[in-house]
Amino acid sequence: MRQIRADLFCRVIDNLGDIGVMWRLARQLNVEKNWSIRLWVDNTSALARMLPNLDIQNRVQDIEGISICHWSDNPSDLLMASVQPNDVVIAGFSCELPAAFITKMCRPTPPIWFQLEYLSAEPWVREFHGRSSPRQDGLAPIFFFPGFETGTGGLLREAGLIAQRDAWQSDISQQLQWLSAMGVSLTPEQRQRTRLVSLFAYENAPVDKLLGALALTDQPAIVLAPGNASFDRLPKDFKPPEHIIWQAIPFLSQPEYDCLLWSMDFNIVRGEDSFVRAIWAKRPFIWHVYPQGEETHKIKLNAWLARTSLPSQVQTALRLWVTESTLGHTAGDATPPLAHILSQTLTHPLWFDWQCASENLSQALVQAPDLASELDELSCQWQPDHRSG
Ligand code: TRH
Repeated sequence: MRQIRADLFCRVIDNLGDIGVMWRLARQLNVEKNWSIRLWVDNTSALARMLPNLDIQNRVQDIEGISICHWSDNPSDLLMASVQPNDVVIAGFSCELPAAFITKMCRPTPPIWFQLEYLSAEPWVREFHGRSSPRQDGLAPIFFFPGFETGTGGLLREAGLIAQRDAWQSDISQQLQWLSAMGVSLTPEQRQRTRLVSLFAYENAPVDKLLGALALTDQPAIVLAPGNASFDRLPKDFKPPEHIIWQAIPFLSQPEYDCLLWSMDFNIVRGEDSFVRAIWAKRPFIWHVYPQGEETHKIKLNAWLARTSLPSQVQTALRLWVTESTLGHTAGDATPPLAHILSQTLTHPLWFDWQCASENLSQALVQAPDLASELDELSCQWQPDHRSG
């Protein structure tokens, strides 16, 4: 079996999601599909947060089987000039490829060019997934849309992930040991009584409302905020009752971040990648969707909610979270305040319904093909000799 060689391009717009997705994809294609990968990143510092052994001074380096290349915008960059495009080219989040690289792609057998798009649960995604768009230079990029249903590109999910999660979630002592290394020491009895919450959200998150809701439930809670300077300490002026503990923890590796999500009762996630990981964690979560112009993020949130069986009060709480993050106040006088609604959803029987719906959501999606397998499959369809040659 011949190996597929690929160039993956990642332009870091902001934060960590762009490179988070591309690094995860690169690793999975390499480990599970035996692809040989060159990952071009314009901002290696973002990747260095996830890979502390990455040397950002170094233009090319091999880490965990991936050749990581610093992508310079300089049109006469010698590194870019010295390479030939591989068999498959993936433009992460449909970033614009370097003009000189595109010119080299115009060869008798051009590479397969995927435009990997943003994730959305909107129904039109299925119609556009897999379509190609012929260009004047003869190249025809294929639009690859991640998604939640058959006929889309699916979601990133490593082959052993669900088995790993199940093993982790059924082993309380392993979780307690790991949490203790994070500075959270709990006996099994304390763990039973305590609600563990992870918080990875944008700076404008209505954290005071979250804490207010937790306080209203009377259950002891520990909120763990990984690697975010804005959440190093509690919001100003908030004096939590004794049963709510706030704890900042370091930024974790991607696999450890999974362990965090799997160990919690309730997760707050954001962007695209942590959102998908929260689905796989099978626990209730709030999605602090990445804010976009023209309220696009609300359309995305609603499209996803429409695919879930989350109780309507939970859906209201999730919408309110996003509205309050954007506007900084409640949606309107007629709407009960977020802290109040959220505290109801965190209390039996709604909490139980939320837990069941989260399990079902995860379970239903596990049946669908994963994104890396779909990409591999499509690549092999277009160039079948890669499988047999
Ligand atoms: O960081 P994000 O907000 O990223 C983005 C970008 O802003 C991007 O421009 C936008 O298009 C996209 O969201 C939708 O959130 P996200 O996507 O959840 O990425 C976070 C990554 O960081 C993810 O790969 C998980 C990882 N991570 C860790 O590895 N360790 C940690 O401790 C934490 C908290 C996250």
